[in-house]
Amino acid sequence: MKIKEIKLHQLLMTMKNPFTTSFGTQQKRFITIVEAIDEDGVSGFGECVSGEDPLYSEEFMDATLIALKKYFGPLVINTEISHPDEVWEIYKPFKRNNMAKASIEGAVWDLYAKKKGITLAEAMGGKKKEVDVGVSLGIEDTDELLLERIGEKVEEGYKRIKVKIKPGRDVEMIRAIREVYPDIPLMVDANSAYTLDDIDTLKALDEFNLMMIEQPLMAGDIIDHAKLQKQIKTPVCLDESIDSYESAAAAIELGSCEIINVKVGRVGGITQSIKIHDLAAKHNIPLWCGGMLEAGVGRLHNVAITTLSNFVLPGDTASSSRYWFEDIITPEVVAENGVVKVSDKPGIGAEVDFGKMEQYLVKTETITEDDELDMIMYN
Ligand code: OSB
Ligand code: MG
Repeated sequence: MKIKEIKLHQLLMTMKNPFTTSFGTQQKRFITIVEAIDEDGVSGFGECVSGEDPLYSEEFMDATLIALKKYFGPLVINTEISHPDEVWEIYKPFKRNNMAKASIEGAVWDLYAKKKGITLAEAMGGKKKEVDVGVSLGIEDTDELLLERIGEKVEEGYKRIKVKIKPGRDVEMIRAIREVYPDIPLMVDANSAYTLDDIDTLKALDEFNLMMIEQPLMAGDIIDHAKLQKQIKTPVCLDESIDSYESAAAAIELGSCEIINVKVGRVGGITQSIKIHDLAAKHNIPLWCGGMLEAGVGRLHNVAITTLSNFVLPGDTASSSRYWFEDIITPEVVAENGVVKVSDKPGIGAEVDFGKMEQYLVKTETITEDDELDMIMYN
C-alpha cells in the first residue's frame, strides 16, 4: 500500500470530570486523530496520545504536531509499505518522539487490517474475543469523594480500581479505602511522585494487599526501582520508565518491576508493543494496557492490543462514557461488568464519526506528497 495523504484532525475535548494526578488537574484534552489515506482512498486511523504539556513525558501535542508535519508524515507518504512493521524501520534514524511515530504507525496498522479485511486485533496476532478492563481514578479532595467514585465503579463491575496517589495523599487514603473495600482488586499509580527517600511511605503501603504500585519513582528510572522492588512486597509496575523495547529489556533484567504497563504510544507503536509483549511473556512478566485519556480511536487500539495473550491484567480501557459526553466513534467503547467485547469488523472495528467529531474540531491539517521532507541533513 501507498499512503497519499495524511490528515491531522486536531480536537479539543472536554472531559466529564476533572482528572487529578500528581502532575495536576486537567479537564481539557487536546487530541490529534491521524487519518492516513492510501491510493485507493481507504482511510486508516490512529490517535496521538501526547499530553498537552510535557509533564507525563517529554512529548507534548504542539511539538508532536511539528514532528508529524515535518518528519513522520512526509517519511511515509508515497513509500511502498507491505507491512506496518516497516514504519518503525523507516523512522529508526529519528530518535524518540514515540507518540508522534506511533500515531501514524497506528493509522497504517488500521489501514493494513482494513485492506486485508481482518480486525486490528487479528492483524496483531491477538486471539481474545473480549478483554477485561479496570478504571483509573484521579485524586479527589477528600476520601469521602474518592470513596463515592470507587463505589460507582465497583457497582459498574470494573475488574480493578486504580487510584492516583501523591505525597500526602497515600497511606491514610488507602487505609480509608481498605476499611470500606477490604477485598477489591486495588492498585495505586504515583506518576513518579516519590524518591527512595520516601521508602518508609512506600513500605507502609505493603499492608494493603495492593495488586501493584505503578511508577513510584522518577520517569525513566530503572536503577532505583530495582532497589525499591527489593525492599517492598507490593509488585512494582513501570509506566513512564518503559519508553522502548530496550528499556523494557533493561528493567526486566535488573528486576526493576514485576509488571509492565504497556502504552502503545509511549513505546513507539504497535510493532514495538508486540516486541515487548513477546519478551515479557518469555520472562513471565504480566502486562496490561495503560490509558492516556484517549478518544475512541486510541481506545479501540488499546482494546486490540489487549487481545494479545500476555495482557493478563485488566487495563485502563474503560467505557468511552466514563470520559466523554459523546465519543467520536460509532459505536462507542462499552465495558459491561468490566468486559469489552472486541468488534469483528475490519480494522479498529468502529466508524470514526465525522459528524460527532465536528463539535471538537479545532482544525484539520493535511500532509500531501507536495510536503517534502525538509531536513538540513538531507539537503
Ligand atoms: O499514568 O497512567 C497514567 C492519564 C494520563 C497520563 C498518564 C496516566 C493516565 C491515567 C488515566 O492513569 C488512564 C485512562 O483512564 O486513560
Ligand atoms: Mg501511570
